[in-house]
Amino acid sequence: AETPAERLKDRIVDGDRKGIEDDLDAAMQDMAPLDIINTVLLDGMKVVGELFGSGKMQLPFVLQSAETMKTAVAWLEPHMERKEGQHRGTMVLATVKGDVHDIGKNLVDIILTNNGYQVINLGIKVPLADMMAAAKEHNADAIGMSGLLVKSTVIMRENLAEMKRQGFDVPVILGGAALTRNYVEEECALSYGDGEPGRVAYARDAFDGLSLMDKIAQ
Ligand code: B1M
Repeated sequence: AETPAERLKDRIVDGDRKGIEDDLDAAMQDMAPLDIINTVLLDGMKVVGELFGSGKMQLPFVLQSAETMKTAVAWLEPHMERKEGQHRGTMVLATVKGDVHDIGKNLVDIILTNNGYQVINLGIKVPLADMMAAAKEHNADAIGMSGLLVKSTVIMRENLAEMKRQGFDVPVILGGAALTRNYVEEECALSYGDGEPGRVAYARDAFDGLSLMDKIAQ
């Protein structure tokens, strides 16, 4: 018989969310909610990405998988461990202009929020001006930009150049599947803060984003 974890992975791949709560509850018997997301559910999304990338899966089915992922995360979230305590800092978080992918961004939101940060989540396809306005309004410690398309990596670099041009030097954390550490540190950092270390940082995953916030806001 299949384990709940195996069933959950299949559900993500198949976009099958009807009754998924039962499998999630069963999986939580021996796994922490975050581990379910990071291993089981993200494994499923990886398969979806491969199938889609190789033309074996059509977009509407990818959307069903994404919706299943969101349903699962929403069910798990109230069960996650929350660090109570003082307000540790604020991040303005957004998926960049032209990009609709938001599962990773929303994971960053959950993980930061559960660790005592205030997150101003501006959503998807967010123009730079909106991020800068929100950062000013909320006196943010950092701006987090997410984007999964190769096109988005160019937008991020342009955003940083524009921030520099306007003399706006809030630290920036960049994340998303199309980025590489090298691109962020070599191409993006130079367009912001004169390549000053730490002003622009690459986050490989949501936990990396948290540890960067811990450094910035300490
Ligand atoms: Co799209 N898509 N998609 N898609 N999609 C990708 C990204 C793609 C790689 C698939 C592929 O071809 N294999 C490809 C991009 C190719 C490229 O640019 N080189 C692609 C494409 C082409 C497209 C469309 C253009 C397809 C079309 O219309 N023809 C279109 C784009 C629309 C647009 O944006 N304008 C499109 C649409 C969609 C859906 C709407 C169907 C859906 C998104 C639904 C949603 O998000 N609400 C979707 C999905 C689901 C994917 C894949 C399959 C999965 C993405 C995902 O959610 N992964 C994806 C394949 C892939 O990524 N390999 C793909 C799970 C998520 C948790 O990972 O967001 O990477 P990720 O987050 C990670 C880290 O990157 C990091 O932390 C997370 C892990 O902890 N992270 C951060 C992310 N942001 C961070 C920010 C931080 C810190 C860490 O601090 C600020």
